[in-house]
Amino acid sequence: MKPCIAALVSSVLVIVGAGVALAAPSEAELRRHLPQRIYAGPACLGEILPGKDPGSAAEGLKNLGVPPASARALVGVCRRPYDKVASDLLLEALDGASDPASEGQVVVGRIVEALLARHVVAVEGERRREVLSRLPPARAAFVEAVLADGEPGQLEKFERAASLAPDDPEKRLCYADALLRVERTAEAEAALASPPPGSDGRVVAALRAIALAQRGAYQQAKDMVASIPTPTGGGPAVYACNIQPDDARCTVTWIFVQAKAYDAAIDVAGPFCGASVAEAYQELGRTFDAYVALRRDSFDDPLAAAKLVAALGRPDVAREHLSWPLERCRSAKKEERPADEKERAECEQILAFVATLPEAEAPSTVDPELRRRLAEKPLASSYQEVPAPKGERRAGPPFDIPGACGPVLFTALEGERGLAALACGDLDPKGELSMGGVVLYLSDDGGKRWDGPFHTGFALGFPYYVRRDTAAPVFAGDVIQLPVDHREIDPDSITFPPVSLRAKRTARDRLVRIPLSILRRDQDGDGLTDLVEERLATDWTKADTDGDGTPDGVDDAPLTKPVNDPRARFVGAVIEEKKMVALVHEPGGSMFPTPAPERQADRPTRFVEASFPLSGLPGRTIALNGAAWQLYRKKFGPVYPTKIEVVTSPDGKRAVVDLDERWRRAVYLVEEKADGSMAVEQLTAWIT
Ligand SMILES: [Ca+2]
Ligand SMILES: [Ca+2]
Repeated sequence: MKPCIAALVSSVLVIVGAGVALAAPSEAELRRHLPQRIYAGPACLGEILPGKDPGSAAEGLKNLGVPPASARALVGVCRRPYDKVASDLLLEALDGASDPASEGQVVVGRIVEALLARHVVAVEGERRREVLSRLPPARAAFVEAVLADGEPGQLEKFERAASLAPDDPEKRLCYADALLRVERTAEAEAALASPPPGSDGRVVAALRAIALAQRGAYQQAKDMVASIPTPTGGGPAVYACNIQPDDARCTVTWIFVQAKAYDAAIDVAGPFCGASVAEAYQELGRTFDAYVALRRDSFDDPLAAAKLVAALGRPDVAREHLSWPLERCRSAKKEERPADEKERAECEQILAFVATLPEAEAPSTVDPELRRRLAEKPLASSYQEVPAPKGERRAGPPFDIPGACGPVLFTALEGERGLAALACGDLDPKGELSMGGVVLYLSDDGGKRWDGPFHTGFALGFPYYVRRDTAAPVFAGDVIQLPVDHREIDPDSITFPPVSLRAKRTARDRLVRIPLSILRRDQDGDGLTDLVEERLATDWTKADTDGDGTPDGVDDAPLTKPVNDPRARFVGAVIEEKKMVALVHEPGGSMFPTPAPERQADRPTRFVEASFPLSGLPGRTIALNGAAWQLYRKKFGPVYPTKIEVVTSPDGKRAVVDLDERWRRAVYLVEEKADGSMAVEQLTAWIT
């Protein structure tokens, strides 16, 4: 990123006076970048004086014919460049030889020019005029031009310096650069037509590319930029007018953007100039493009992203971007609070910005019927739990369950009656906390054919773990006695990764008594048992929960009537494109006894948190808003639905789709093409 920071500095200075798209930056804006210009400046010893230490610098100057008195003075400047004696020393250096035209004195003039023009030494007011009056006119004019940064008349000063020293590459190229800043393109191209010998080819190409872009010849400009070697870091000194040869491509990117060659610019230089592209888009009022540019960076500035998305009419997403920083800024815990002045200032900015956002809308509402269902006690809580009898423990034979949705935890065979208990994640997206829900398969013919899976209504660790063997009969008439340990994971102990989970209550070696009448019950005959419907948050007394005419068992979105929300289409495009690999909950699709079993494989279920209606996605989608998920978790313990947010562009043709799975996240840009097809591009992805 370093080259870009430097490029941003130079680019901000470069746009001074560009009259077309931008007002000149304010003094405050310039000041903001000045310290970095010093950072980017050359070293006094080694880069401007010919030697890395006072001794070798003095020796180098002597070899160049500089008189000893001048050499001493120049080395003295480098020892204390910020001292006020520096101006006296500069005058001493210039006075050192009796013949101002001598070879040594020419070298002194060049060095004094470089010290001033490259901001190594700052000399102000009358002293500066005195120093400049003793420099040759071309050098004095050039120093004046450079130091006139942002002031009116700077261009004329560069012009004068270039005309006084037509063979000096730096003066000519800086004049061409100044012409480009005010978009006097033809004159700039004339100045660049035959650059003086010794000109840096990278700088010439960069400036020519800017000129081409200003003329609208974007393809040629792009080719020209592409011909410049990519930055390698370090490299030669900064030009006095802040053109940095090593960053030529990056600098041009900014100018390209200013010149409205956005796409060419991003195409060529996007990977190393993200922040400047975002800023440029913003200046041009292309807020959505600026937002996309920021979201390309996984470590984007949350406040910048929040401001942009708020400007796009989404204060809710703005708050979301700032939720982590806000938590820290508002934290009462000492170790979480901002550590230093810089962080405190950032917090102040964030809090001030949040105060400008419209009041958060009423907390997302939950349909009253859904609220009632989620407030009911889980069916599994009606199961009797009793201590297991002591005695000889038995495990059942290993069974091969066709189409099993997960690992087998326990089996039993009593006469012809067989049972297998498995853990399946399909309806219990609990991530790393649990292998998932406990489901049973049943057999009446000694294990040849199996019926199931039947969800028991509980998941491993919430609150039971299934034991491998038992001393009790498993089939007690119409009740299944499953051997378990009661060890409920304490939600307060959950961390990522879950390394130190605690149990709320522990009771070893119990039997949980599951009546077959509850296990198999499908009150509304829609093909989903009550226990599965409970998981899906559908209504087990209504075959068609959302009333759209499609029974729950075969409804892709049983909680959402089909709606034509464009956001759902953008999400659908990502899911189609990515084959759902981005979704944490990857359903096996074998979980559901439906009236159309041949379609079961097509009917995976995903659980998502979305604040907008989500229908029409491939497979089954259980979409609830944040408030409903809170109620769901209160009932069933932690679940990790994929949080989906979609920010659409003002014209509705593009969208940023953000899939957040808490420990995984991926952000996509989706664009609807003219032919109606969708193009999906991944902007970022990370896994903690
Ligand atoms: Ca049902
Ligand atoms: Ca329906």
